Amino acid sequence: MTDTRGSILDALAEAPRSGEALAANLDVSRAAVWKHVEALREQGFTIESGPDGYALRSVPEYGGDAIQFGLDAPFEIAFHDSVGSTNDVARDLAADGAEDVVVVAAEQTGGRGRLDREWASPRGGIWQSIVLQPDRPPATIPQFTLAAAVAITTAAREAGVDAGIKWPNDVLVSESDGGVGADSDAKLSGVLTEMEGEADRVEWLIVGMGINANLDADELPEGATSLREVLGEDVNRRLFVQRVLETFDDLRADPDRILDAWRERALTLGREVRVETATGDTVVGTATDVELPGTLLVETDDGTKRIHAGDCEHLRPA
Ligand code: BT5
Repeated sequence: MTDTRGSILDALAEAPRSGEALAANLDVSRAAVWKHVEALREQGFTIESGPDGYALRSVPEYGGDAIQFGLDAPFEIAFHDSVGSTNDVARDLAADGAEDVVVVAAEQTGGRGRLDREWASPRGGIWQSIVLQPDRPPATIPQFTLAAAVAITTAAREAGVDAGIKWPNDVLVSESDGGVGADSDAKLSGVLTEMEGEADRVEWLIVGMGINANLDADELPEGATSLREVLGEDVNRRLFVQRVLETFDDLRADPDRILDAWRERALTLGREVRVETATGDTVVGTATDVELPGTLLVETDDGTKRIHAGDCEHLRPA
């Protein structure tokens, strides 16, 4: 959103204002104010013109200016109706030097999971990628994935969904709360982190989040669930995204808090797990803890294994 549009919304959120007063305060012409008001109306903002001037009556459920309006975190929202993958759009922005921009799309036609798996991304979900330029070595990056899972889980819980995290980055809902089968929890959300950098410095980092918000089960792959499926009604995606971004922003600079918050929300700790590691091994045992930057500790017959990356399966308790 342009700064002027944001300033107009901020002013109207306080009280109705005349076009003249807005123009004077923002140092633009009245015609410019009118154009911005029209653009906001096109996006679904209800702005009435009355005797007191323009009055803001309602904010749309979703959209770029809608998410930006009232967002209490220093991110700029870049909203698209339809893209292949928000991670790819974010990559292009990152390569051009963008920072703290969040690419959000109403739908993705080529959404990706890890290892180039497909990610179903129909309209109604939340598909977004945060562009970051953290001044850190690459080895610390997994903590941003943990922070993303914490942020999504926090927002889901605040919305009334009893979500938890499966290492490293899946947000699940237990079967008693809308999930599927007896031994598997249903997947509500996944995180795809991608980066570019050298040994000692990250050039850019993209944290992609896919959150099944207002979707029906038949729009999703088997084993997936959505906020709508669990709650029986739609969530306000604007407020949900704002909470995710605000929590992520709050955590990102504080690795110790990320770890504590992750542990508090983890479903994996204490569970029997089978992990296919990124290096091709299979580790079976009890997951006992997570260490920075995101290493899973698994107690096995051969002692403690430290796993830096891989796919984790929760096994049924024996
Ligand atoms: C993930 O991969 O969980 C990361 C997903 C990240 C998606 C976001 S959306 C915004 C941004 N732009 C992108 O293009 N991607 C990111 P992984 O752990 O590999 O899980 C992938 C597997 O989850 C698939 O093989 C399916 O089995 C399943 N799956 C696909 N779509 C799903 C959905 N919408 N909900 C739940 N599970 C899904």
